[in-house]
Amino acid sequence: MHVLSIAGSDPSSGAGIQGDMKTFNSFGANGLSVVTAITSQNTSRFFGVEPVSVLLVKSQIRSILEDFHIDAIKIGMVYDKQTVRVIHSELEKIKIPIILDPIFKSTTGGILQTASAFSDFKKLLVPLCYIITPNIIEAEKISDIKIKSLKDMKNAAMKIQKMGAKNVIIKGGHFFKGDKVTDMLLEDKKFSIFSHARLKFESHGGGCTFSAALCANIARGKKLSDAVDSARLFTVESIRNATKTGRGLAIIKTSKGDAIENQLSKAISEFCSIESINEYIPECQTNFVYSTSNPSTLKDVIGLEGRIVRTGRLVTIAGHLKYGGSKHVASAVLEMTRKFPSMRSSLNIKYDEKIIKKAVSKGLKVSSYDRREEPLEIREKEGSTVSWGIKASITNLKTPPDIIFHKGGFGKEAMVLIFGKNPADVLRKFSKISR
Ligand code: PXL
Repeated sequence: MHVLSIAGSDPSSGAGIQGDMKTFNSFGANGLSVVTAITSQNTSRFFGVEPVSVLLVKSQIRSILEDFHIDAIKIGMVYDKQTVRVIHSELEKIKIPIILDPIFKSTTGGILQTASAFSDFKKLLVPLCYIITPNIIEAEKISDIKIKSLKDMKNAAMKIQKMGAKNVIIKGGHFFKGDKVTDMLLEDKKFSIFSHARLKFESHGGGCTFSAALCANIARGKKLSDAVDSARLFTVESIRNATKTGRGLAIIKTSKGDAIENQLSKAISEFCSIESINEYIPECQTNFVYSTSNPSTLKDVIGLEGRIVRTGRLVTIAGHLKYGGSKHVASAVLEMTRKFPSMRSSLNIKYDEKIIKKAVSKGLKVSSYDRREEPLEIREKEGSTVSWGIKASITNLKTPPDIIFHKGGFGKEAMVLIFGKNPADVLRKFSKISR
C-alpha cells in the first residue's frame, strides 16, 4: 500500500514530512513524499522557512503519480499561493482520497503559510479534499466562526463542508480547558463525537501524526468513523509516549499502528514461512482475514486485496491488507460473528479428507455444508453462497466450530475454512492439522 505526503520538511522530525513517514511506517504503509518547503527549527525555536520552487513541486508530484499506485494523499504544509495553485492543478482531476491538514503556524510560533496564500487555500484545496482535519484555531480561521461551544464547533464544521470539503473533523485539543478533549466528525450530514482524557503536557507533531494516521487508515479502506477513531487513539498513544529528545518540547513517538492489522500481518508472514505451505493453497488461492469487534459489513473485516498465491514450492503474498479487501473469507467471518461474535478470524485452505480426519482426532470441532443443497435463488445472488453455507453449518450448533468445510459442487472447488478468535488462534489450529 502506498500513501503520499505533500508537506514541509521539519528537521526535528516530530512533524512535517519526517513525522508523516514515521506514522505511515507504523501503519505498514509505504510512505512517499513531495517536499513543498524546508523549515529550519528545533524543539524550542523556529529559525526560518523557504518554499521549494513551483516547478520542483510539480515534477515531484508527477514523478510519484506516474510510477506508483497511490491509495491516499495527505496534504500538510503549503507555504505560499504558488504552491497552493500548483498542487491544485496537479491533483484536481485525480480520484485518490485527499486528507487535508491545514497548517498555518508551528508549535513554536513559526509562520508555515503566508497570509496571501489563505484565500486560494480555501478556494482551491478545501474543495479537493475527502476530509479536512483542522484544530479549533484552524477551524475558526477557515470558517470565520469563533468557537466557544460544541454548537459553534458544529456550525464551523458545516460551514467548512459548504466550502467544499466532503467531510470535516475538528480536533478539540486546543479548546475546552477541562479534563476531556472532544473531537467532532461531520461525515456527510452526520455528526459524531469522540473524546479522550486530556494529556498533561505539550508535545510537537500531534496534528501531523493524526492526519497521517488517518491517511493510512483511509488508504486501508477503513470506514471513515473507524479510520478517525483509530487515528485518534494512535495519536493519543504517540503523545503519551512523547520523549524529550531535544531541550524544548517533547517529540511525538509513534506507536504501533492498527492492532488488528498488525496481528493479521504477523500471522500471514508466519503462515507463509511454514515449510511446504504451498501444498495447502487451493486453486482459488488463500486469504486470511480478521474483523473488528462486532463487524456489520465487509468493510469491518481486513484481509488481502489479492491472495496468498502458490509460486512453485513457495508462496507469495500478492496484494495488500485492506478493510473490505476480501470478499469470500470475509463473508464467512461476518456470518460466523453474527452467531459467535468472538470468532473474528479465518483462513481458507485446500480441502483434503485427511485434514478433516486429523482435525477430528485432535479434538477440533468440525462442521460442514453441501453446496448441492444451496437454493437456486441464493446461487443466483452474487456473493451470497458463502454466507448461506456458513449459516447452514452453524444453525444447530451451540458452540462455535473450529473448522467448516464443503466438498465442492459443479465447477466449485472443495474448501476448508479454519476459524479462530484472532489470527494467532487460527494459526494454532492450523498447526494441529498440518504436518
Ligand atoms: O505540526 C504542523 C507542522 C507541519 N509541518 C511542518 C511543521 C509543523 C510544525 O512545526 O514544522 C513542516
